[in-house]
Amino acid sequence: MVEMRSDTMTRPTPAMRRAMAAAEVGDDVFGEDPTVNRLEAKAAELLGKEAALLVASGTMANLASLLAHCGRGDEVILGHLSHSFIYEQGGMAAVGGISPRTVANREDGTLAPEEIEAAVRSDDPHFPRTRLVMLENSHNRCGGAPIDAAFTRTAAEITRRHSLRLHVDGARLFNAAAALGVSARELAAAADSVCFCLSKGLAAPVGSVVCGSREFIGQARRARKLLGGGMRQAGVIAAAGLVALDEMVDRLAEDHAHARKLAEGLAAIPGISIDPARVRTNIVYFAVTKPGLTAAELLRRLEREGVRMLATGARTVRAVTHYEVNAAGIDHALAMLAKLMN
Ligand code: TLP
Repeated sequence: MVEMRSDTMTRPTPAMRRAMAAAEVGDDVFGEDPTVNRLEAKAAELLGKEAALLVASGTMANLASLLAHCGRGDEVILGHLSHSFIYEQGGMAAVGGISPRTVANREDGTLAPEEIEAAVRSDDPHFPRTRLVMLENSHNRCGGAPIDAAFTRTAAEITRRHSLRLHVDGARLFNAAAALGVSARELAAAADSVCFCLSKGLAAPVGSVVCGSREFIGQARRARKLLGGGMRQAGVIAAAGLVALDEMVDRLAEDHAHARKLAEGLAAIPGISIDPARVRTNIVYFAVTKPGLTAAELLRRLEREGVRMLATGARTVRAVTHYEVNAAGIDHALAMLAKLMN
């Protein structure tokens, strides 16, 4: 099966399994798991922040970060297509009493600086207090677009001017870094906090890491416990995360080349619409334009041919490449789609 519904589907590598089996562990709620401590120190160092915190998922990483930055009644400015706004159950409001204030994402995943600025509330008892601006890098719903460091600095200038904080949902920050040819550290530099996922393109089975100042991570650690995310011998998870950081970062460009190859092939198939130039990382979105054919029906037929993708709308499909998808898999997917669209 060529599994392209998500890079979250990646299974742990043999090296991860070995590291997990051999991991030295302790009680992480007591701060005594040496492997978790090693992963957190390594992540903080990689991202250029003072401290880091291992959490269960990207959703928990964002929520713990929001709870650490904001209090009840505070407001967060974020893109209308951001994962945190659309796909996290409104957790910031449901759990934290934090209201989202959306600004339109541009096609490249960024927000117009003047719109961020205009969304910042003035000091007036009628208004919630703006506390945070949140970016997403790479931007999932904006075609996996990588956001460059210059834009993050622009956003940071605005947050500094208004005494706000800046958080980056970097679930796929290492993909963005590979696509832009810069370090993840450079992309994170202007942000107060950043999180990234170990269990997407980096192929670990579980886990995300939040990075920021020592004080912020202290708050995020409290929030993680509140959310029921204090894990005990989490070293078995962290061990796979360490392998992910050591062995899986440098190969991400391969996934991007496969995504580009897929996009270029799709562009040549009648009944499919895609702009391959927008495919910069490992995420490929395309539209089904053949009259009468829905994305769901196309994908049902495609699955019978050994290829899985995700319907993201009545007529839109997402495919995500990762280390378990090779060039032959891309060729097979293209051949089957060409056959089905014929
Ligand atoms: N995204 C998943 C699905 O939820 C859509 C995927 O398959 O892409 N931030 C971003 C930008 C994400 O794409 C995701 C997951 C998360 C946060 C949440 O991560 P998890 O699934 O670990 O909670």
